Amino acid sequence: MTQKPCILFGVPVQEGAGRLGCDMGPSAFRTAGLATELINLGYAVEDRGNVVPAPLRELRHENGAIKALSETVAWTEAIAEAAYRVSGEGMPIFLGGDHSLSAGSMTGLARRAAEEGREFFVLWLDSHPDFHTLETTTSGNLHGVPMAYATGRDGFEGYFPKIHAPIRPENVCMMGIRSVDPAERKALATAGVTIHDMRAIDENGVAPLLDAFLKRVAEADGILHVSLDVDFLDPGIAPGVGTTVPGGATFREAHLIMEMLHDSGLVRSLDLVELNPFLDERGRTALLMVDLASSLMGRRVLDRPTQSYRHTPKVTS
Ligand code: EXY
Ligand code: MN
Ligand code: MN
Ligand code: MN
Repeated sequence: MTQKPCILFGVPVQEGAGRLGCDMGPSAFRTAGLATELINLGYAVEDRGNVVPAPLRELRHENGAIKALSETVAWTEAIAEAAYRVSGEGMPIFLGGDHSLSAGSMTGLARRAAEEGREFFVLWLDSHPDFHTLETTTSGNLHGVPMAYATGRDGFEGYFPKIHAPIRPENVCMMGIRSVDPAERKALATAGVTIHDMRAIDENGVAPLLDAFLKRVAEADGILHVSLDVDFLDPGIAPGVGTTVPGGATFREAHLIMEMLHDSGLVRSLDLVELNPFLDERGRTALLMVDLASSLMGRRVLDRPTQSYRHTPKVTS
């Protein structure tokens, strides 16, 4: 069976974050060689360029904390349309851009899955649940709301696009969580989302936690979307993000998750989000995210190239 192509969408949205810089994320992923990595793994790659936000409607919300609501909604409309249309053509990879982009990617993909009669699941790799509504956010940064919006929580009507197929909270598994606001904690207590915080990962390791979720997706013959936020990773290995939280996933914990996801054969789409090149160090966070995407797409642990240290002169005979 010919492998479906990987389809790249740059999403240079930064208005949802508290700091500028995520708009440079798609370029950094491209510079870090994502397409080449995927081609080397045998995939056809289509880079569809950058998503362009829908026409701006001036929106204001009574919660005075909300920032850039109009811009974020315009992005959400355009991304959801792109996600809905691309389904079935290959594996879409959304290159962020801040995590508000997932309000569009998840809802567009979930709508398509519902039309195909398939259950839609999400693996959320993040230090944050991003489960605020427009009423509960105190920062007003809309990268803190995508999961609340995509699972159909109240409070977005009249602002964000109407959701055709809310994601069932029971179909969401979060790993790496270690920074939850009081309002999110209250909502999550009854939402039905599976949450494996960093303590659970430390005590159990990632494998049994992920395996249990993947078994549920497989039993439901489901479609799995993976949303990888840079701040899931420990800031020591991934400094290029505006919302670092100490005590994140290690290099191998992250790669093991990706390798298990590949072996499951269940993943149909991917968000790579919150990369802020302005905060990165010589591109090492962008390179790590591309390295993780490569593991997700099939590069085996034994195939890791020996690091060529360019400053070491070649041995001459
Ligand atoms: N919960 C905090 C807020 O709402 O501002 C922090 C959100 C960070 C969101 C980043 C994308 O994960
Ligand atoms: Mn996030
Ligand atoms: Mn986060
Ligand atoms: Mn650990």
